[in-house]
Amino acid sequence: MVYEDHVLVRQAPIELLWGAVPSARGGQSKLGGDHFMKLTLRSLLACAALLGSMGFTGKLAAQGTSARVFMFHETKFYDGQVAATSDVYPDNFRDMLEFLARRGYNVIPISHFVEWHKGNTTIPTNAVVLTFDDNYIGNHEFAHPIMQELVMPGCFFAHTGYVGVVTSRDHGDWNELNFTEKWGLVTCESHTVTHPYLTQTSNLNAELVNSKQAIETNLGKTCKYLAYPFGDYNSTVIAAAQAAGYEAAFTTQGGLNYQSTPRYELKRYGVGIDVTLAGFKSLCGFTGTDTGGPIIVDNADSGFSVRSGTWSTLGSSTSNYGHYGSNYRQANIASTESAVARFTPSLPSTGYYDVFTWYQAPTDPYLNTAAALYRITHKTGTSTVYVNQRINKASWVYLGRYQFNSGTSGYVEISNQASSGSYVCADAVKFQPVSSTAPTPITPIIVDNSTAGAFSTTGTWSDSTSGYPYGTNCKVALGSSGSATATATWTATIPRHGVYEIGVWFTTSNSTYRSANVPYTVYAVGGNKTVTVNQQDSAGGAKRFVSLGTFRLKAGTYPVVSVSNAIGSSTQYVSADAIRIAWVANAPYFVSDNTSGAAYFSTSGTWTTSANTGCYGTNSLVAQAAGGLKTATWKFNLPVNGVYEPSVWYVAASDTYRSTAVPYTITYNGDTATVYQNQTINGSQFNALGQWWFNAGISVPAVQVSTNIADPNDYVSADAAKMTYLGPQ
Ligand SMILES: [Ca+2]
Ligand SMILES: [Ca+2]
Ligand SMILES: [Ca+2]
Repeated sequence: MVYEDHVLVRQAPIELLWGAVPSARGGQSKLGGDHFMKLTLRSLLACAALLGSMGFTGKLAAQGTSARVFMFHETKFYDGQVAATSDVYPDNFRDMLEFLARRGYNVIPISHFVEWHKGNTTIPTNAVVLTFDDNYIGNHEFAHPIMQELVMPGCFFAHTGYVGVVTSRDHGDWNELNFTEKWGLVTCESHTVTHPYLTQTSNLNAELVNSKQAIETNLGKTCKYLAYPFGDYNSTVIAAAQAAGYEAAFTTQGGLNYQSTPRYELKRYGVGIDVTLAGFKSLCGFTGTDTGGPIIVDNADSGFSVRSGTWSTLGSSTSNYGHYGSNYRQANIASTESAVARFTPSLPSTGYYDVFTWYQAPTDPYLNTAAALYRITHKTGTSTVYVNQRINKASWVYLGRYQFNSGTSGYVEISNQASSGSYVCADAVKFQPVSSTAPTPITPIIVDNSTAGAFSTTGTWSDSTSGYPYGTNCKVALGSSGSATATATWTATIPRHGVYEIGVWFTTSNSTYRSANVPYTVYAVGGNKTVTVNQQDSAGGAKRFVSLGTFRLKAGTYPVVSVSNAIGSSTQYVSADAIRIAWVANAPYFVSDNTSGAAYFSTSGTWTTSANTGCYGTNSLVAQAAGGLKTATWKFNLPVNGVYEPSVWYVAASDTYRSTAVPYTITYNGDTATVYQNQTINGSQFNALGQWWFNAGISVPAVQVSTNIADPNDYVSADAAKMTYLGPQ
C-alpha cells in the first residue's frame, strides 16, 4: 500500500526559509536507497520563532509573487458510510503531498503566508499552504501523521462548538488539537462556533468572537485567522471579522493569492473526492515531467480500455463511493471469463515498478468478489494475482513488483472470472518506479483466528460459522457480568515503528446473542488502550473491518490486540474473528550529525575528522582511548513529550581499531542509562539504543559516547544520532 523508496527531494528554499538547518540528509539509512531524511526539529522550532518575531530577512534565490492555498476537509475513508464530496482518502492525500515534496513545492505555515500578504516578509516561488476545514478526526488520524512524516505545515480550521463532538462523524477534541499545536507543524484557527451561514446568522459577532476565545483559552495561543463556513461572507461579515480581531479570512473560491488579493477574501482551491493526482497537479499549475513519481491510470484515462464484455460506469459519490477519480467500471462476475478491462501505462523508463490497484466500496461489501483476477503483463511474462475486493477498499492495494519496459508494452488486466460476490470493480492502477532492492510496500496485515501461531485464547471459546465470519469461522465466548473469564489475543509482526490503523472483524447478531460493549485492547506505545465495540447489528453482519482508530505501534512481533468477555452480561456472547493492521505513516525522526553545529553536537578532548566511506553526511569523528577521556554529545530539540528511540550511526572497523563495547549514555527525563555498542560490526546504519521517555525541548544532552573502553589503542567513532518518536505516554 505504501512504498519507501521514493526520492523525496525537497528544494533548498524551505530550509533557508525555516532557518539555519544543519545538513540532515545525504546519508544512507538502513532502509536502503535514497530517501528523504527528515529536517531536524530545530528547523521547525526555528520556523516558529522566526514567524513569531518575523525576523526572517529572506535569503532565497527566488521570491514568489503568489501563493496557492488548498482546502481539504475529511481525510479518512469511512467504510460502510456514505462519502462526502469533500472527502479525500488517505492514500490519495499522501500521493498529493509526496508530489509537492518531490517537485520542490514550498509548503509554508499559514502565518508566513499572511505575513507575506501584509508585506512583512517574502515567500519562495511555488509557495503552498495546506488548510483543513471542520476539524474532522481523520485530519488527526491520517493527515497529521503524514504531514509529520513529510515535515509539511498546515492549518486546521475548527468550529469550536463541535470540538470533540460526534455528529455523523467525529471531530478532534481539545487534547488532540493541543497535541497537534504542540508538535509545531499544524496550527488550529477559527471556523466559527456552529458553522453557520455567516450572512444569515443572527449571532454573527458571537460566532466570530466566541470561537476565537475558545481556541485561545483551550490552546493557549492567539487565534488570528478565520475560514468562512460554506465560503459564505459579505461586507458585513468582513467588518465583523476585522472587529473581532481576525487578521485574515479565507473563502472557498479557487485561485491564486497575490498581495493584492483582499486579505479577508483569500482564495483556496478545494480538493475533494474526485480529485486524482493528475487533477491535483493541474491545481498546482504543474505541466512538467514528474520524474520519479507514480504513473496512475484511471478508468477515465486514455490508458484504460475495455477488451471484452460489458463494464458499467458508476460513481455517484453519495451512493457508490470509495472510488478513485470521478467514477469506476464494474462487470458482473461469471464462472467463465467474459469481460476484461485493461490499464495500460505509458512508462518513462525500463525498470522495476511496484503495482497497486484501487477499487470502490459498495454499501454491502459482499457485492464485490472476494477473489478478483488480475493479470500483470510485464517484461518477463504475465503474472496472476487474486485480490479480495471486499477489504482494503479506497486505498492502493499492492499487486507486486515487476520489471517493465519503457513505453506501453506492459499492462494490468482485470477479469470478471470469479465465484463469489456479484461484481468485479475496475477503477485505477498505479505504477510506482522503484529500485530492485527497495523495501517492498507495507500491505495491510490481517491476523485471523485461524492464522497459525498468531491467535491465542484463555477461557472457553467455541467455533462459529454463522454471520459472515472472516475466512471460514470465528470464535465465540459467553460473556461475563464481572471481570473477564475469557480472552482472545492476536499477535502480529509490525514491520517498523509508525502509525497504524487497526480494524476488527466480528460476526454480529441481535442483542440476545451479542453485546454492544465488547472491550478490545490495543497494545500501543505508551500503554494499553481499550476501545468498546458494538457487535450488535440487526442488518445481519458487519462484513467489514470496523476501525478501532489509529495507534502508534513499535516494530517487532508481539500481541497487538486482545478482546475479552467482560461485557457486563453473562447471557450475551463475544465474537473474536480477525484484525487488520494498516500502515498510515512512518514514525517521525530527527537527526543530529557531527556537523550539525554547537547547539546539537559537541565534544570534549581531541577528536579527528575522518571521511571514512560509510559515514553519515560528509564526515565523522574518531578519538583514541589513550591520553584521557573524550566524549561526544548529541542533542535534539524534541517537539512533544513522549517515548523516543535514540539510535546511533558510526563507522565500523576491525578489532584493531574499534572496541566491541563502546559506552553510550542516554539522558532522559532526569535519569541516565548506559548502553554498549560493538563498533566492529553494524556500521553505517542507525542502531537503536532503546526506548525512553523524553521531555520536549533541548535541555539535556540526549546521547553521549565516550572513549571509556577496554583497549587504550582502540578508537571510538562518533558520527550521527537519531531520535525516533514512537508515541505519547
Ligand atoms: Ca476511477
Ligand atoms: Ca475467521
Ligand atoms: Ca557525520
